[in-house]
Amino acid sequence: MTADSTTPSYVLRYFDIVGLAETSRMLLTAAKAEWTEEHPEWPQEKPNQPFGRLPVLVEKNGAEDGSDFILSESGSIERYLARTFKFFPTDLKQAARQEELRDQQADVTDAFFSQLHLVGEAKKERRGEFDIMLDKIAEIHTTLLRKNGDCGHLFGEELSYADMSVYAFYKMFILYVVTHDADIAPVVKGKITPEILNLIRAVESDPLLEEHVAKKGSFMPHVLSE
Ligand SMILES: N[C@@H](CCC(=O)N[C@@H](CS)C(=O)NCC(=O)O)C(=O)O
Repeated sequence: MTADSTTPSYVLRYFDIVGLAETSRMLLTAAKAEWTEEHPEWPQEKPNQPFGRLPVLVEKNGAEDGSDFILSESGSIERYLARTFKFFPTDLKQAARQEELRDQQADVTDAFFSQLHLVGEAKKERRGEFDIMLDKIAEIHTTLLRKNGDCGHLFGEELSYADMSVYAFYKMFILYVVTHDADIAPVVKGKITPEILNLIRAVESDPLLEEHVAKKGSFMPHVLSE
């Protein structure tokens, strides 16, 4: 999207980590939107967020009355941006497939965090559930990629919302979740099949995301490191 006086501009509020805002960062960059990132002081800024949590997207003057359009919830923000910038198929069923994948990934992430502070048998049980979910999602990613000709895209031949969301999912585990549990990185790396690696490569080499990789660094060396 080329900026002019009618083009909306955005502020994405989140912590300076690879976490729940990574896909939105990628969408905004790939769309060539006018946007900036804000890292609010925490917890001082907590009461100023609609639901007290981040990420929050602010679309300047985007509301019907001309005030800012302010949106919480990482999934809602992603979908809003993906639809706005046409990274979603117009076909409702095809779009639903991409949403399904994203929401399943969120469940896997939640399953990881739900076992993190448990101990003993309870932890073992929940951790086992997470391991099964992680295996399953990596298998599904791999199958979809194979079905699509192993071109590095999950659906079709171009960069999609789902591609960015899957890339961000693995990146979050290997670069951020690892700060909560050092042992998780090798586990997740072990699930990255050649097909998933190809997706990571395709996403990073897409010209639309050149700026994102230049700003945030390549994820590839972290995936390939022992
Ligand atoms: N369901 C929400 C979860 C948001 C969330 O958990 N945000 C965390 C950061 S990843 C947060 O704001 N933590 C600070 C706090 O709760 O005070 C989403 O997907 O956006």
